[in-house]
Amino acid sequence: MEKETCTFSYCKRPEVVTIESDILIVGGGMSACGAAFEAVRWAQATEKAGKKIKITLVDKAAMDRSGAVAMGLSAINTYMGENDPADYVRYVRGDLMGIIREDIVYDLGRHVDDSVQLFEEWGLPVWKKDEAGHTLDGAAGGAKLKDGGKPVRSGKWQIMINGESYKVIVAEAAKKALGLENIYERVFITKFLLDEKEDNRIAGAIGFSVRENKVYLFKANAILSGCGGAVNVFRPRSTAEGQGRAWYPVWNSGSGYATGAMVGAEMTMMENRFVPARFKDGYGPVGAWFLFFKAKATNAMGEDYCAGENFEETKKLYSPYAEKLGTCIRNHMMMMDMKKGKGPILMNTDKAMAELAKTMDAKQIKHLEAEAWEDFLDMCIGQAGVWAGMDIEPDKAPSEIMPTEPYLLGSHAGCAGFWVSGPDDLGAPADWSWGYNRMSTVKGLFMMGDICGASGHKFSSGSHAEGRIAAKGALAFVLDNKDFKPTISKPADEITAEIYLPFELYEKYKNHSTAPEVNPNYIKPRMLQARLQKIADEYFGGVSTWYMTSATLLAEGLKQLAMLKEDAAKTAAKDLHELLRAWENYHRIWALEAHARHIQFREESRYPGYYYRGDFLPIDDKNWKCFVNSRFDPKTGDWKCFKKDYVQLVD
Ligand code: SFD
Ligand code: AMP
Repeated sequence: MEKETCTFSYCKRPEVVTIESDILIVGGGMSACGAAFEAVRWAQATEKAGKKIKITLVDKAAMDRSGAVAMGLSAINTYMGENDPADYVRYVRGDLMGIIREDIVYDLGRHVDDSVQLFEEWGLPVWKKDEAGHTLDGAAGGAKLKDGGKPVRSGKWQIMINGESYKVIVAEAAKKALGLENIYERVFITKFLLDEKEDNRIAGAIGFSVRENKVYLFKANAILSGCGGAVNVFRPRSTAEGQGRAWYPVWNSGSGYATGAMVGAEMTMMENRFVPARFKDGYGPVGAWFLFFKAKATNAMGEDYCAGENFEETKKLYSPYAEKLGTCIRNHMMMMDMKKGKGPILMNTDKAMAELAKTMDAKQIKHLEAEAWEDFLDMCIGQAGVWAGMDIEPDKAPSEIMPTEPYLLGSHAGCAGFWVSGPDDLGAPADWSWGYNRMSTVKGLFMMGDICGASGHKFSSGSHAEGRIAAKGALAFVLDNKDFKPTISKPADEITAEIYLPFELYEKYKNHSTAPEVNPNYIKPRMLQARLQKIADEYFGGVSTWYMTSATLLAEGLKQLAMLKEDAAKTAAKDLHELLRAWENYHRIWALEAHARHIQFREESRYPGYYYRGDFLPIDDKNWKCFVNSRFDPKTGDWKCFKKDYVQLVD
């Protein structure tokens, strides 16, 4: 079939709006809000010294409720408090099977608490311990964290909050700092633009409004990218009437990975993924139940699946990492029992509540029950819906848990992302720090949150803190490069034609068949997504193969993915909503390709319980205790994977 182009013969030409800024923040989630807050602080300081810095933010959705914290959260998972950041590095390293950028993780650990204390200042209720060590709800007060207030810890690193409005609170501070006139909501960035005069230098970004017939061209000296991870790349467990439900947020469609990869930013650990154990069908998180309510998860026989024979077998392949009982290893042993038919796996919420109630009076028990519901009403309302719909009272009956479909992310218990410059004061190898903290290998392009690689377990608070660290780096970069003028000479028509092609195709061909959904000349986003998810699931280790893949499966899957990428140029969109879906899919394809290429390169199973290479089942430290990095070359179209030495910085 001939290559299609958009000449605006069938669809309406959009208005092109050009915005020039010193710093462009892409995304409106936790890291972007942190970046906005911090960048403005430093910009105000430089303004006093006579240099005005213009900062603009663009989010595909509305900042108040966009990104992973949209629904709210019931815990902040990274708060150091009395802990040492070096110990945090040990914890993250243990959970992520030995390979992390310890400079970046330490850097985050030493800064994160300031963000949490700001959240409390801005109005987020943080649970406290009273003098006698009893738990006080966030709303009940207690001394502020910054004044020595003791948070209620669910685990060593996690603290409890009343977090339904968490994102609104954090967004409000960012919006207030930036000024509403500098914020563009409901504008989807499709790609970054490189400078035409200077090699490997960022110059801007382009995207379209998902509400109006407008395309936005943002020119910038530096870009801070915080578009989150990638959801709905793999076929989800929730299909048919459940389609659309996912654990991670639907906003995160791989844009961060795709936009950075396309301009040649080096990626790291893209083979990693996150497969969270979650309450079945509702995707409710389990951490609070494990850590705060002290619930035990067992197989259907009431046995601990992380002990006995399962543990001994696991150690044979994955020692010394198995002993850390990290997130993927726990999944691995859960699946050992599931495969033996010992499921369903149960979270024994009823037994945990009964145990806790032993030392409580009637009023305290009622409060405990309310907390159990609130855990989900705050963070994953759908789970509370499933409980209500299935007649499950968590204090009376256990609930099923199981591993979900894979997600790509680098801020939770995963570390897929970009290779960035780190701090220069922590003894890291010189080539890990090329000047500006969190800058990628593309000059002027900074990465934060989910897409900053090899440094997981930042969570909401750490992503905010990382946005602030990156913003400080970007500001220094802009001041050092103040004479830079972005050169983007491509005619606006050419760029907008590429973005609007799906409209043109739909209007041109829609009458060639009686049902516009089925047409020989184009494919609709929904169908393309089904094909993408099928390839990911069946060839790259999704739920249908128990996360198993191999060299031969990867080779076949990559072949099919290349064809899908070609077909993506034939996507048709009937309205702006479908245009958004079309571009989201395109970004997912890029994210998935990076993921598959990295899994193909790393010939071992570094993350059992997340994915397996059936042809290389054990961990092979001798050959693979290293980072796997890759780079797509925008000039030649080649994508190369290579090893990068791992260096341990913390004992
Ligand atoms: O329970 C474009 N997370 C948890 N963190 C915690 O601290 N505690 C918890 O309790 C956590 N849990 C949890 C968490 C997330 C979810 C969904 C649930 C439960 C149900 C993780 C954190 O939320 C996460 O680590 C951070 O939010 C990551 O921050 P960041 O900035 O990397 O991503 P984001 O916040 O999702 O924001 C992404 C933004 O990008 C926008 N965007 N904008 C323009 N153009 C494009 N092309 C774009 N593509 C995306 C989005 O709109 C959004 O604004 S628990 O499981 O452990
Ligand atoms: P989750 O709700 O599963 O996303 O987890 C929230 C937090 O609790 C994260 O910091 C997890 O690493 C941690 N966590 C969850 N389950 C366990 C567990 N069984 N043991 C230790 N930590 C856990």
